[in-house]
Amino acid sequence: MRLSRYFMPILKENPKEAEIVSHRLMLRAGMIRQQSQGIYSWLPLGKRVLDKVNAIIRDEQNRAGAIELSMPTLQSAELWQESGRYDAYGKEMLRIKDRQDRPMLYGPTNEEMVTDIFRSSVKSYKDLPLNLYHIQLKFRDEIRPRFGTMRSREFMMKDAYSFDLTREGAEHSYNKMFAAYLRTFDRLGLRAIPMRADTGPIGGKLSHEFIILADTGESEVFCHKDFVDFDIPGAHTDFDSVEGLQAIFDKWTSLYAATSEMHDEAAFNAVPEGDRLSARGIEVGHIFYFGTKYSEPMGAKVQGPDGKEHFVHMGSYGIGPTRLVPAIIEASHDDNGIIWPASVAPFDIVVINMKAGDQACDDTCELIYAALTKAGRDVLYDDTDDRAGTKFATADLIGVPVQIIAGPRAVANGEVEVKDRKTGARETMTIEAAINRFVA
Ligand code: 5CA
Repeated sequence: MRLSRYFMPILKENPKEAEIVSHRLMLRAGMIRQQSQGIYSWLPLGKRVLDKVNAIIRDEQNRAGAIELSMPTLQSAELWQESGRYDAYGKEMLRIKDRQDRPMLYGPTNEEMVTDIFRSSVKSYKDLPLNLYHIQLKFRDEIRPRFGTMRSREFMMKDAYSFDLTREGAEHSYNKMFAAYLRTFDRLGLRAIPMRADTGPIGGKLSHEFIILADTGESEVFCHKDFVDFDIPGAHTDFDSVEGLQAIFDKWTSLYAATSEMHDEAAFNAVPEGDRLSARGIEVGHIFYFGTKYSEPMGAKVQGPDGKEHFVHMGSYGIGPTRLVPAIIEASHDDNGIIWPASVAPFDIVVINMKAGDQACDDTCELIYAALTKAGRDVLYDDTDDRAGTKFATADLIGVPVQIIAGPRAVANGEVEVKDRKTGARETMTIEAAINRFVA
């Protein structure tokens, strides 16, 4: 991508409305734009990051055996009347009428709709277990939307829904998502700690929130500090192994960890003082087992091996991609801007032409840009005629992991400079060496 042809509206000044660093940096880097309170456009740079986050989420959902579909944002109120949540959900639900005066709503979550899809076609235990997910916009008319896309009214959610014949089966489904979440957040460069949580309007008894520790987090959390160093399940984890996944769940729930709603002061005080971590956190995922809470009122049942009909046991599993992007920034930035983990960086490399219009600089940059793009790398080429200082500031602000800098003096020697955004380390090398380093 040539920056001269790209759309990346950088802000020079710090936006006054932004209270936390991620919101400030997302606005300054031209990643998002507020359209009305708590409702955002994702501009091209932000969209690239969001897509990469979603690709990792999708990959890990698929690995765990979940199957992707796509459900609409607008839902009929009738479904919610069946489950009894239409009235219970309260003012957070955006209620709409269509031209025939039929009550509709902008979905805040999808338990009812997915249960309807399930009951219309699954009739036998032989089709279970089943886990269906989508990555879709939601709307919740939050009282206090704030911190940019961290807590917005319209936001994206990956929501998965599992169906099992028995409680034991449902617990295995829960454990699959539990392990998939540990892997997902790790690949996003985050350390998320599962904590016992309140179930709120989704309901059920068993629930964990996945929390990232951050000073700007909205939740107050309490946990054992050893969680920070626990091993993440590997890529070859067998998601069909009931014992294997139970062992992962048991390990990750063996020490104290709870959000303030579930906090048990006495249990926390039993943790040796030096091991206690009391901090603030950002909830990036939340999983629930709620048994037959929706399947019973909505009549979602299958025939079991005993020939009888059974209401299915369900769970739901949410991750917030549009919250994850600012959460990653909260965890990884410095005074100059964002420092993206390579897995979600909007571009892998930025090529900085320090003197656009200078033949040798232009030729060198074109050569590098073409070679790396051909090798499948996402390259941003800063070919604008801005001052070098402005270009460096922009490159640091948008947080691309590698900068390849071509200035007239180095280029005259057949060399460029390679800068690591995270460490700030700079290395001068031949143009060929720079290309070779990043084509592999
Ligand atoms: N149906 C269940 C799970 S699929 C559910 O709705 N769970 S939830 O309410 O906990 O939301 C799941 C995730 O969505 C949260 O962990 C959070 O990451 C994200 N999320 C929730 N509300 C917002 C919001 N207002 N802004 C941004 N992200 C949000």
